[in-house]
Amino acid sequence: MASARKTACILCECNCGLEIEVEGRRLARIRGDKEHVASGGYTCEKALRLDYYQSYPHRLTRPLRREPDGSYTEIDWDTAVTEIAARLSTVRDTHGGDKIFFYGGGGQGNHLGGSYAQALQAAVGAKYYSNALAQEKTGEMWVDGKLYGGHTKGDFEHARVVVFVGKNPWQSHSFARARPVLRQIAADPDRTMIVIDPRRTETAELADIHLQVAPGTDAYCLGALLGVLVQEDLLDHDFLDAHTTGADAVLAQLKTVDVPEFSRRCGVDEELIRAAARAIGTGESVATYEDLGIQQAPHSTLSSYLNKLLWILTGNFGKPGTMALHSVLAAVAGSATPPRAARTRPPSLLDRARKTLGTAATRAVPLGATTLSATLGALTALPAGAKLADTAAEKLVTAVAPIAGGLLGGAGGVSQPGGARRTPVTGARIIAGLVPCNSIAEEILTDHPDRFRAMWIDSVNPAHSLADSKTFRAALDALDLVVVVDVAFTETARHAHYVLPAASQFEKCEATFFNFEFPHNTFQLRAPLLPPLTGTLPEPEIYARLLTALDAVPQTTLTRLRTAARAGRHAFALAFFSAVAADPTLMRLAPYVLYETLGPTLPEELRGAAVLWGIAHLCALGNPAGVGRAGYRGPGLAAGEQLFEAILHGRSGVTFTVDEWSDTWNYVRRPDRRFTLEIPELLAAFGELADAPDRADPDYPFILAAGERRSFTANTIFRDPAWRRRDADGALRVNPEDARRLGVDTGDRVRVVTEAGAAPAVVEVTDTVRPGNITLPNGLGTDDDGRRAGVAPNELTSLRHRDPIAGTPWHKYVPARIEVLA
Ligand SMILES: Nc1nc2c(c(=O)[nH]1)N[C@H]1C(S)=C(S)[C@@H](COP(=O)(O)OP(=O)(O)OC[C@H]3O[C@@H](n4cnc5c(=O)[nH]c(N)nc54)[C@H](O)[C@@H]3O)O[C@H]1N2
Ligand SMILES: Nc1nc2c(c(=O)[nH]1)N[C@H]1C(S)=C(S)[C@@H](COP(=O)(O)OP(=O)(O)OC[C@H]3O[C@@H](n4cnc5c(=O)[nH]c(N)nc54)[C@H](O)[C@@H]3O)O[C@H]1N2
Ligand code: SF4
Ligand SMILES: [Mo]
Repeated sequence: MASARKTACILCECNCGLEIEVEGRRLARIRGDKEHVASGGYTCEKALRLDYYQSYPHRLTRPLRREPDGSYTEIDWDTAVTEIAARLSTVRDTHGGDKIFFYGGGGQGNHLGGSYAQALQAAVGAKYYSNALAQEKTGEMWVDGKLYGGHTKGDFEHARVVVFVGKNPWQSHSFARARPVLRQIAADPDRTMIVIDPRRTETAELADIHLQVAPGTDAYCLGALLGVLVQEDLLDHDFLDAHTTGADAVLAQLKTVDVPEFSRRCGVDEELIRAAARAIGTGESVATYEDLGIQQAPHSTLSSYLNKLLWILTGNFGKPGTMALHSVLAAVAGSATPPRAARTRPPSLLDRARKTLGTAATRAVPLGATTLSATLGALTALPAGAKLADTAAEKLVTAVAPIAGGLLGGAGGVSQPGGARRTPVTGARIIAGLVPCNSIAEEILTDHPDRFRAMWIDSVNPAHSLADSKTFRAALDALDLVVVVDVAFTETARHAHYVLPAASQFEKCEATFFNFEFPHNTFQLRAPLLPPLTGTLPEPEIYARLLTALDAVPQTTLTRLRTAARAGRHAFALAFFSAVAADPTLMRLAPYVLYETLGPTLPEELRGAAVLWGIAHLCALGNPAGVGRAGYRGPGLAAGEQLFEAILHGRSGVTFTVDEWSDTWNYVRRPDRRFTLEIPELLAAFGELADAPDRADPDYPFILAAGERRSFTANTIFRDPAWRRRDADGALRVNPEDARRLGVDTGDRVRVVTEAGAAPAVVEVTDTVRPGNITLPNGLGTDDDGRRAGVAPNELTSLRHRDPIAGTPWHKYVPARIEVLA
């Protein structure tokens, strides 16, 4: 493959490395990249179909403007940019910038653009933001914030016992080389796989113990497991004494769990639960993965807490085969941990610079060559290892984090982490800077003066992916301004005032910040495989044009920084940090500033990577030990520069941190590095489980899991249904007992009815689902130029069913009935 170029798959968070041979504009031959730092050549079957994304015949190629009669007119980019800038300014000046709501910022493969969108948020004064994480992960994030402040990942490759809770990694992956790893565990008699899932999934088929819970009853199942651990004393007391606070209250409550009754409530044999608990309690190492099966079902936040107690109470943290907190290159969401109370603040680089150079020097650095090299010398001689924690750096992190408010602050500069901050109309908890997805429509469909008036939507399809599509469409239609940035004319785009056509993920440089590995953490900057389709633009350029039209940064500042950039990277660094010290508001605009000033000095096809310069420096300054072990060392800014260069040129990705297992304790965001086990709000909720009534609803006797991951689902990234080699209609899975009772068979058409809507579906009879449980895949039912295959799951979901703490929807637990069609 002489002409093969390296890139990555964009279909799930693993982003497996690929080598692709391009013919014309087609992705002709696709195979795994053996040199890739994370995937080492692995791919699943889906990556081989990526040309259905790249060569989709209905790509957008011109900006569109909706006319008063509802039709769309193609307009040129200058007109689009001018009009949108004017209309954003009008909303800001009339109602306030905080009424402009931002949603999205990247899907499974494209987070770089999202970092530039943050600069636009800053320029218009937006304060509210969200993305898909706020309909799955915010409950878990809230728990993580309370327990230790950080994100955990399991070492499944080495764990003796693995536990998958509402997670089907055979199909959904989420860790590197998932299938070979699962096969190895299954083949090894000394290793145990436990799966908690109502369906006998492909993963459950490989499991040693399958706890086939009734849907929505995981809190009972996990409670029973914990009850056994405590009552049979299978705990790691040394770990609890040395590393946690508040264990007593938790253990006291778990001691009282009625294990037989909880087993009955979740529909699992008590002895099987005891066997699973003993495997977890006595296993040499245990790693767990929780996902949508609990995160989008009743008691979701509580279940996340109980899942984490499984490995904490048994001391499965900080050694090979267990759980770890890890480094990040940049955060995919704001932190759920209070940043200040939790951290001491060593003198920052800027503090040191100020001291060494004198305040005047950092305020306005003279750009004369000799002064520059002198000040630079002083700056680079600063001792390495200062933890960058001053205001300017925090704001830089905020600005560059691709999705939410960044590592340390909330989006929009309103920094109230951990759910203390609330939405303006309904007062819903904002966790990790993200407005709960189920609240968005409610924050719009009201006459409350603080309602959102405009929405900016990038790289997402919320009219399809958020609960209750009908209500969400009404919300979009109630707004003064909706702008959608996408490659296709999506369900959401059909409700926009302007639609901006983006270059595809193989037509620009791109990256994701799904960098969750430990002890080696990796990042890949992908170079484009081909130039942008005529008429489209990469997101960094789209945002830059808008920010220029909005006069976001004085041209004199940009000119000065461009001059510095031409003088070299170190001159630029000094000029940039000095400019920021003089005007801290520049920090949130940093991605734009870097694109406009450093960008032109980068290889043209990598200009969009300019923001990574700031990110690389922050990563190196914030974590000098880990980054140093990865090979990026030196005084002052040297390590960050090396890391940035490695990222720019490392086509198969780079390892940006190398940790020892004991280093994982450094990522615990507590002054004493201890876990805080007692979460009173959740212990109270746990206490109420015993008395909660069993569900019975004659109108809706089935529980529908709306949105299962299958071999040929990939959110809504593909719009051409032909990409699916099997299961074209996305069958409704029904247990044989139920099918017999209803008189239906595989291939029959039925109507699925819920309180929110109804949809026709094609039946697949299978004993992999429990009686009373039915399932539909995610991502189907999108419009392909007038054709539609399968059920759009959120025509069936409602806003009402959601987690009381995080507001996350219960997509996996939709009461439903089946009507047989004649
Ligand atoms: N093929 C494919 N892979 C993907 C994606 C895709 O679209 N297609 N999407 C990616 C994304 S965005 C995500 S978030 C991940 C999600 O990855 P997963 O969470 O693994 O995906 P799901 O299949 O939605 O749900 C997981 C399991 O939850 C089970 N479940 C349903 N109800 C319950 C319940 O009440 N309790 C329990 N314990 N389990 C229940 C389902 O049977 C299913 O096996 O996948 C990623 N990977
Ligand atoms: N009922 C139900 N609903 C669900 C789920 C479920 O299981 N059940 N799963 C939920 C989960 S976990 C998730 S993560 C969400 C996913 O749903 P969304 O967050 O809406 O994301 P995607 O479906 O991946 O949409 C990606 C969009 O990006 C566009 N796109 C592709 N490439 C580019 C590009 O380079 N630039 C731009 N600007 N756009 C691009 C695609 O055309 C598509 O419109 O769905 C959620 N919704
Ligand atoms: S879909 Fe996920 S697991 Fe499959 S090749 Fe793509 S990134 Fe890898
Ligand atoms: Mo997701």
